[in-house]
Amino acid sequence: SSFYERYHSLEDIYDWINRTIQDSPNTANLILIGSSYEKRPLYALKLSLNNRPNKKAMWIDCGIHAREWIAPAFCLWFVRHALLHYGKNQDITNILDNMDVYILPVMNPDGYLYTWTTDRMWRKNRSISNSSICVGADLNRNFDANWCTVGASHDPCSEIYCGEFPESEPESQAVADFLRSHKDSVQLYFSIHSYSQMLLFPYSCTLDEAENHKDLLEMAKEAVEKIQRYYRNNYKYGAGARTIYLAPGGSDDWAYNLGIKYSFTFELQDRGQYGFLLPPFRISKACNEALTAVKSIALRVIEKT
Ligand code: 0X9
Ligand code: ZN
Repeated sequence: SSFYERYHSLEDIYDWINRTIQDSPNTANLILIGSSYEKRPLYALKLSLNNRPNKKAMWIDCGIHAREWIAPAFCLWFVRHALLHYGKNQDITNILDNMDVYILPVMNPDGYLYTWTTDRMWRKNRSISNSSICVGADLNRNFDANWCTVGASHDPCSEIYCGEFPESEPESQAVADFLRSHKDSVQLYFSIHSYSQMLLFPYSCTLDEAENHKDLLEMAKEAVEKIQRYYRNNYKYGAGARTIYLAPGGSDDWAYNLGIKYSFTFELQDRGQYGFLLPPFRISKACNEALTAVKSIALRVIEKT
């Protein structure tokens, strides 16, 4: 199997990032957006193919939850596809001609490392609380979107602990800071998770409908239909709160409220047979499904704007 059809340690991913920017110096740039609680660098890649003025952008983060290994694998898969097929595949060419792409392959490096060394089922980051012996906050409950209301917990021992205050965690703060300073260009936001095969959009922090709900629903529907047509696999789609559960403090809702009106959380394979332990032989199909959907939505956003 190829490099991209295996899971990789944090160290290997850092090496891969280095190699990628060295091999494609005109296309892939390294951006340090911050550092983790344990002081590891949070590196994002910027894929930029030409210097058109006022170019729009899309953001993809992977691995906000440590145990969801298919997510970082997808970020690497996406970068490989973009670098290899630009100028050959019409869709990715069209996307990169019209948008810069920012990719954060591992948003939670401390947690990811911990799943490789100590506890494969770890979800949160690894921040130490001053009120409890329990470690870690759920980074996807730590954003400032109805923070820590129903669907999150103030208990540091909970898997959905929201942290001390919104953006208390350096990983969520780094992403929020980056998006705040790039909100004029970033039009499309993706956060990649697993598992359950769902394409979700705002809101998850309230049962209220997003202002452009119809648009988001239509884009998600089309993306999911393409997955069904090309890969014979089913994904659910809809507003998070009504499709999966009410969960405040997520990055997607926060990005949406910031003004990024096309904001999605993508839950990749599978539906629970292997769950978080998706075997390597499934990586290729899982990533191609997600790639199909991401490209479909990006092309729609380009048309609309
Ligand atoms: O609960 C989550 O954070 C996500 N599901 S997961 O099983 N990967 O943990 C869903 C996130 C949906 N979006 C928001 N809750 N904002
Ligand atoms: Zn997740």
